[in-house]
Amino acid sequence: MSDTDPNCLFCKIVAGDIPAEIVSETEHTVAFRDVDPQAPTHVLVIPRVHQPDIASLVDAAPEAAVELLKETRRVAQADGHDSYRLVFNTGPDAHQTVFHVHGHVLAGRSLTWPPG
Ligand code: DGP
Repeated sequence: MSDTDPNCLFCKIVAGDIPAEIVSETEHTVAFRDVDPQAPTHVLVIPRVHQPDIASLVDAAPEAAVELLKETRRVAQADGHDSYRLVFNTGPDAHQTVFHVHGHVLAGRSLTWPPG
């Protein structure tokens, strides 16, 4: 698989071709605010490399997967939150709509369980 997909929305955000409110960037990751926030803090942390889901990222680029996980806590704490939820919707039945792996970091309100 190529490192980028010209048809992928999140690859275009990584490339700067589509604007986003970016909150952090590292060698392997970009984090930006979700366009449709479900909590006061709702940040998506993605790898620069194009992989459809977290399992394929772990196989293809484990260093990017580790950095992505580290970034999730950093972006939550940067918004003042030690409590947060990290969600990887994986597959259409789990409500994945963008097939470039992304961790949702949700914080800033009381979150219920189980999720819908
Ligand atoms: P998921 O359903 O897990 O695949 O989440 C995809 C998320 O991506 C969803 O919460 C909305 C967000 N999203 C979709 N398009 C854009 C966009 O163009 N910009 C930003 N910032 N977020 C987007």
